[in-house]
Amino acid sequence: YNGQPICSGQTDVVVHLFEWKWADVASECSALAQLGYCAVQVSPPQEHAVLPDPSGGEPPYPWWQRYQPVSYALDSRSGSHQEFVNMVETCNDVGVYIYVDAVIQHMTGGQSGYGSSGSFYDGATEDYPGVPFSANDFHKQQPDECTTSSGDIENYGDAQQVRFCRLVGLRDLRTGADYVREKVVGFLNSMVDIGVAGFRVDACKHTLPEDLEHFYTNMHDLPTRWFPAGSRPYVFQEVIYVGGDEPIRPEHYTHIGRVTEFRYSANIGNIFRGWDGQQLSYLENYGEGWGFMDGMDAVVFIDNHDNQRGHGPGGDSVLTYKDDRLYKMATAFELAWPYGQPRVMSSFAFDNTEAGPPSDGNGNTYDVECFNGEWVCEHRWRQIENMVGFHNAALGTGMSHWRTISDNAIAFGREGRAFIVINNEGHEVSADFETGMPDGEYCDVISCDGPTPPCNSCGSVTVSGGNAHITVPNDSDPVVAIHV
Ligand code: LAG
Repeated sequence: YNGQPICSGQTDVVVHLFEWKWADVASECSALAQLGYCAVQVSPPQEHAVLPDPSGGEPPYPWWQRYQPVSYALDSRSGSHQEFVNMVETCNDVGVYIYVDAVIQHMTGGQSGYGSSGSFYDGATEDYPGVPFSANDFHKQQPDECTTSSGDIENYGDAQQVRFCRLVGLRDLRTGADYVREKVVGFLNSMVDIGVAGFRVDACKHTLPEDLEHFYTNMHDLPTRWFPAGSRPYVFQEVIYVGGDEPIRPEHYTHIGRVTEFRYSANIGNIFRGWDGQQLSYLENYGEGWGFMDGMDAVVFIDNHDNQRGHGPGGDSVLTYKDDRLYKMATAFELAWPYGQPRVMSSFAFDNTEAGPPSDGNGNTYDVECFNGEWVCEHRWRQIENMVGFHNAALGTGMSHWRTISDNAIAFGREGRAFIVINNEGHEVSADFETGMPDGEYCDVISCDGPTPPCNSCGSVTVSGGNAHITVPNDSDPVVAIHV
């Protein structure tokens, strides 16, 4: 395992097109290629529960029904098997790869019904004929497995419970058993063979690293139609940890794949909001200096589909599209700063934290129409999409020319490839900077369409002798960013 994301060209930026249908992802890929995105994280593609009337009284067809697998048929709310194949092929052909959100540690909750591909299932008796899985394929309330009286995880301080009891009632697969392993590996390989290049593995804290390692090492090589012979699928693992003394840590998984760094998301909200005594100048050593995992092991993000709506930890500080000014600033930092592999969130608008994507009354997801008030498409906001170009131009360089202008105004460069100033002071900031950039005129990619002059009615920066005078107004985008 070498930790290198599978990307074509000089980029490593992932965008999560949360709940998009496969046909819409396919149409988006050529634009994503132009903008310099490496890959799309797509929603779970396997057959899932369909919940017109969730037992908790949530709205019909909640987004999280897709985190309840019914079988490994590739037939979901996002589309059919054939539409999935079309998406993977279309995107691979333009060099934008598909990373699948793989839900492999559990099946559904305790209800019964029919899944998105029409398979019957009964969570109460742990019967999933669509796979097939039956009761013997699940962890049991017995001494060597789960010993809580509810059968659920009750105490995250007890690693045995976290691995062998149920996460919020979800039927917990015996991932150490040969038959279960064979089915899970078969599922992953069905996607690798289609051309899926990577996986975001769901809920890894709840599976032993050795079981995950078995899955990863038994995956096929990527198909040579798009990838060099011998290429291995890329894996990043969701292990939620924001601090405290839980026994299971992200570091227990970094030897087999990258890991999501939730401390990055949780802390950056406090920094930009100025909560908890935080300020922008503290970003100078953001990463390992904050006690985060090694940047080569980390996947970083401002928000994800859970913590943007209060699921999982992170709390009120998490920044989302709803705080658009701060969100754009924080995302500019994320894409400018050399720590971790960056992921950009692309959301649907929500008021109710449980509500599913824009859809008709039968839970059929609508086609994406960016900026229509329902599909937010943060990844297409000018200030964010142009920072992908900044990130890629600077890829492989370190941070340089750090400058703390004042507590909440900072600047830094990327060894002559790029330079950025971020102003969260609430008033205009104007100063002379040593940028390290080659002399010339650059367009500010936050306010301009691109980096190359002429910068028509948008910001420009002139570098002379490596120095530049830059003014950052206190407006809706108090950031100036330039790159070669
Ligand atoms: C994850 N990562 O570890 C996903 O990122 C997260 O979105 C998933 O939870 C979780 N693990 C399981 O895959 C989501 C929702 C839960 C939801 C669950 C299953 O955050 O709220 O639970 O998906 O649909 C729901 C109900 C629970 C109920 C459970 C079982 O909210 O109250 O107990 O279903 O019926």
